[in-house]
Amino acid sequence: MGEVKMNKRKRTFSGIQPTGSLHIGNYIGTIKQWVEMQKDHQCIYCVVDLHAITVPKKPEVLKERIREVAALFIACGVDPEKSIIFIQSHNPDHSVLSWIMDCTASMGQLERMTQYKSKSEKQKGFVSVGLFNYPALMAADILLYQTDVVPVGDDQKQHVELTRDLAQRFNSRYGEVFTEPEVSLQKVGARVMSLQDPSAKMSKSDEDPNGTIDLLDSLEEVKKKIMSAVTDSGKEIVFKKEKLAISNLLGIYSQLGNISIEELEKKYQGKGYGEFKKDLVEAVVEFLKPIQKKYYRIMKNQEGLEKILKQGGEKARAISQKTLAEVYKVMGLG
Ligand code: AQP
Repeated sequence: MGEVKMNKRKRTFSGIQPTGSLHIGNYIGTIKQWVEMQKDHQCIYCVVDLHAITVPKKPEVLKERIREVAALFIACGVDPEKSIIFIQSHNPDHSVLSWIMDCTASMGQLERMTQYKSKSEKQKGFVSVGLFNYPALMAADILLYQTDVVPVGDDQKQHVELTRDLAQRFNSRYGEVFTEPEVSLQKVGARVMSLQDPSAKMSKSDEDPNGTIDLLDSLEEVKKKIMSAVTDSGKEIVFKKEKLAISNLLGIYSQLGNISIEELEKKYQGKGYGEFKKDLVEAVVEFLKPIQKKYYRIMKNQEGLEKILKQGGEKARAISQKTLAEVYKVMGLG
């Protein structure tokens, strides 16, 4: 194994792209797990800006989004004293190992990735090689840190499974260098769905703004979006497959209000969608208020934020360099 971990805590790595405003799906599927894992894991969380350029971005917008996303990590409860928070492009080791992963993955493996298929279909005329290689870069991100657990939303599960396959292939070719990571998914909310189309994932790039609730939405916007969310036929407020829309809203309520699905079903037995939605608005607003307050405070102190990100990058690199040195050695590079 490339690096001997100094303590027995499991190591967590995960990242989010600065491709748009973070929404409650990103929080429930991913950041909520990150915050909880800080109790007993060694945590490394990353703003994956290199992933964000698989589709061209305006430079000034990208730079701003990176800071926005990092500030939101902290506002949601990721503690820079406990966790490493950094920007992917601050650590060049990601790009180096990514090339090595490109040479470890087969074309067939990458062609099977469902995210590539759906995202490339949406690109008009130009599909970058980067969009195709995205999972190889993600594998590099994870393997560089000898990660044990990767907390992500359900849509990223296939990429973590590919990462395991690549680690296995590399280890069987060159010797045991990489830890094989496990995926960690939420039991409820691993895939939060659009409020307007409960068969589609809530997504930063959704063209219908009413489908997503952003962490920085005004409280009036939250109200408007929830009250106009689509519902299912019938009146029952229960969590089941046939009731996609209500199950999605129940999942959001449960995760943001910290109340179990069973309790919610009991609470709303015999009650209508109107009352349920009104209470959901309140739960979401109460959840967002302190996050937004903290976020604006962090964004006022840009110097402090830059310091956290710079130090995070240095700590991250101190770990990844050990892995990369081992990779070079076993491969005969240099
Ligand atoms: N709807 C969701 N429900 C639960 N988890 C979700 N995640 C994303 N959408 C949901 C999880 O959030 C993390 C951040 O993902 P990302 O920024 O790397 O990109 P993504 O998965 O492609 O997320 P988006 O929001 O849909 O962005 P765009 O529109 O840019 O593609 C991941 O852990 C993801 O699983």
